[in-house]
Amino acid sequence: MAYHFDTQCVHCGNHADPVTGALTTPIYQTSTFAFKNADEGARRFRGEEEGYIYTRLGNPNHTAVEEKIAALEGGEAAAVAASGMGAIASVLWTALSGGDHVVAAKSLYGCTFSLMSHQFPRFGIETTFMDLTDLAAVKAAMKPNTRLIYCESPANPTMDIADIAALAKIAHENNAILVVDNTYCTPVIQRPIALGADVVVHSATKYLNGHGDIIAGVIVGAKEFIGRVKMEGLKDLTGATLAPFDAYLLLRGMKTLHIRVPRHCETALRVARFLEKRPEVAKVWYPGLDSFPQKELAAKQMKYFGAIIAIELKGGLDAGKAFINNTHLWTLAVSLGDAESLIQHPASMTHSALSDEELKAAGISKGLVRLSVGLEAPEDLIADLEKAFEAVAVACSAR
Ligand code: LCS
Repeated sequence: MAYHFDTQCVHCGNHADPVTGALTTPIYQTSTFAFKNADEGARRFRGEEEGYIYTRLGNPNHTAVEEKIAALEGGEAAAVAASGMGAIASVLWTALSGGDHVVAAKSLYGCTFSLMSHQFPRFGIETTFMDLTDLAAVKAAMKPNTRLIYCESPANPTMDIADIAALAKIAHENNAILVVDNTYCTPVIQRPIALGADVVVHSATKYLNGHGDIIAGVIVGAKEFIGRVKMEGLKDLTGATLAPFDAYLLLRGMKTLHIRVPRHCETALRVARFLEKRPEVAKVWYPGLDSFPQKELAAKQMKYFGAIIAIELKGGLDAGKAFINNTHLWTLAVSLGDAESLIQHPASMTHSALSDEELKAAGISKGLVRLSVGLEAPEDLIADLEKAFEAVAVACSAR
């Protein structure tokens, strides 16, 4: 029987320890695994027998996370990686070769953009960055050597929504695959594979773990592709192996995903509505607001509207800086998806690898401020923002 999503969050991947009966998966803090004899070792290396060999090739703590995230995302199989970038790089290096072409969203997490824009050309891979909301333009951009379409939805940090079902269709009509970074949503909100995507990646550093104490990544997809990612991308090309202890923490965090994410989203909607009413704010990008240009599409493919908000103050960059310098409960820090609310400035922080022209092309203005809404009381978060607005008024009138 297939259990409900909430039950899967708690139970999938968790197996009582066969030796002691320990309910919580123990930490298998080992680099290697002993073989009973030479033939057993050889069979495992040939892939003829199940069993562990060496932690870069797999570990019981990895398996536990992989079973859980594959179930939650509705994919056949999954792999874990040492970071979100480790997951993304392992997927891309497995799927692509020199001479290939990629169609990617114009707005992406800074290091993902950097990998494609600054590194790929060294290896003969070409990327077209574009507005994926223009589906006719996406169709026109597909070439015979286009291997994949890549997007985040909502995108970091502009909040652009990609129509996952429509992009999957275009990819498949052109013998390409669709890779979706589902970090902002988690499968509680959005399940890209059910919408037609081939591969889902996450920075598990964020909501999946949820407690801000590890760096990790996951990949979900068809069994055959995940097998290749493990044997090529993770084993040979990146070596981005997740530490067993970090896999243990990730499994622990994911057990409460279904409780945490809706609460993050509920508070985010309250914060977004508060921000929209403030006279100091020029614009708020949050998919749950009626003013959000792609609200209809967001509502079609997302169960909740996420907990990341982008804003621009009327005073531009100076006002934005004064604002983030004057929050107290909101920590000035990059990352997102933690229990603690975080605030940061993409142009000078997460997206600082982008040149001024690249920032402009991606739609990231210098005044954009990003908020990651945590799990504190909404009243306290709003009161802290109110105080920061007062400080902005003082700072700007003093100038
Ligand atoms: N994908 C998205 C959408 C991200 O936001 C990040 C990191 C990554 C992938 C990479 O994951 P990592 O290797 O860091 O686990 N995003 C960050 C951010 O917005 N602030 O700090 C890191």
